[in-house]
Amino acid sequence: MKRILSGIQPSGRPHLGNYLGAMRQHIEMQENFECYLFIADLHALTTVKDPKLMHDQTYDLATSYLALGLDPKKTVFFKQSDLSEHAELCWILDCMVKIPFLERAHAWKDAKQKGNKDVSVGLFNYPILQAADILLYEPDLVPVGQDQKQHIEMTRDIATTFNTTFGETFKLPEAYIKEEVAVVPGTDGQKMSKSYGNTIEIFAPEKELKKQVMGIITDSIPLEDPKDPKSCNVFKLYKLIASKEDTQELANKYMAGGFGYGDAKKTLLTKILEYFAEAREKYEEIYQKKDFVYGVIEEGNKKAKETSSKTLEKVKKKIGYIR
Ligand code: AQP
Repeated sequence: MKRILSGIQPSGRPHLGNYLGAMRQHIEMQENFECYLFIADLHALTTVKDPKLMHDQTYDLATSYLALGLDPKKTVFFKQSDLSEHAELCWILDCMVKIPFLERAHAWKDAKQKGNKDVSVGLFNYPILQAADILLYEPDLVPVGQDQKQHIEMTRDIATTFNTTFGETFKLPEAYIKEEVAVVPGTDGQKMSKSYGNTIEIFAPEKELKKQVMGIITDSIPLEDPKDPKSCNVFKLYKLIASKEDTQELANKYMAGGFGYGDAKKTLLTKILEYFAEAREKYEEIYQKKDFVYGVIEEGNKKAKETSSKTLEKVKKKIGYIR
């Protein structure tokens, strides 16, 4: 059976971009793959500096995954900071990588371009920690959104450098990106992203969710005029969660005219609430079961450690740290 691994940061409530670009694939793939999935809280420290928020968002993310259908019997679900192997391998890989290589990373280039002087060494180092996260579990595939493609390529390069220096050690993983959901647009048309404040959060209270959906930016074509569905952010999101028939029906309404963007947003909100109805209900239920949620992570941590400690031992032997 092929193995997959992926992670997600507890840096805010999961949004439609996280779900469609990554989480949905993680849950679907647990039926046919050996799955490792982790809460990337070491990465989240680059932005989350409030301990209560770190704790609450981690719990929220674990609950969200379980509500969306993550089955702890099928997926090894663990928390990155509980496994010291990630930070240990990160240091070893730090010593394999030259600074200009890291300067090519999009996240770093973006931060520099925006004149952000507050960028931490952690953010600069992010692709190396990510390489450690992946390589420890020797996955075949890493299901992610398009924004992570470069990081997976960097992981392959880092693994190749280590293998060339110390002999064949790491398996090279492939990114698994679903084209139609590679970049889910946010309420302003840019990539949906927590840091852009343009998200639609799948477990937000209904009132908040409504505000996010009603805030989607559209053009100013009058209600009575025909509209082009393909160029509308509301329609682009609707298409990703609706059936073909419902999508066609909405497209027809756009093209016929007499159908305003406010109507389209209400149709999208109804669809989101319908699509996530079961998960939203489960979320409320699971959220109360603290022992269960922490128990799942504890169990996942143990299983993850069995795999990651073996890889780290292999690496340490190659380096000459242990015999
Ligand atoms: N808009 C998106 N479209 C498709 N996939 C997306 N992902 C994120 N946004 C989109 C995918 O979600 C997974 C988890 O992402 P993450 O939690 O590691 O954080 P991220 O990529 O950093 O998500 P954000 O919201 O964009 O956070 P910030 O603002 O902190 O950068 C990944 O597989 C990602 O590709």
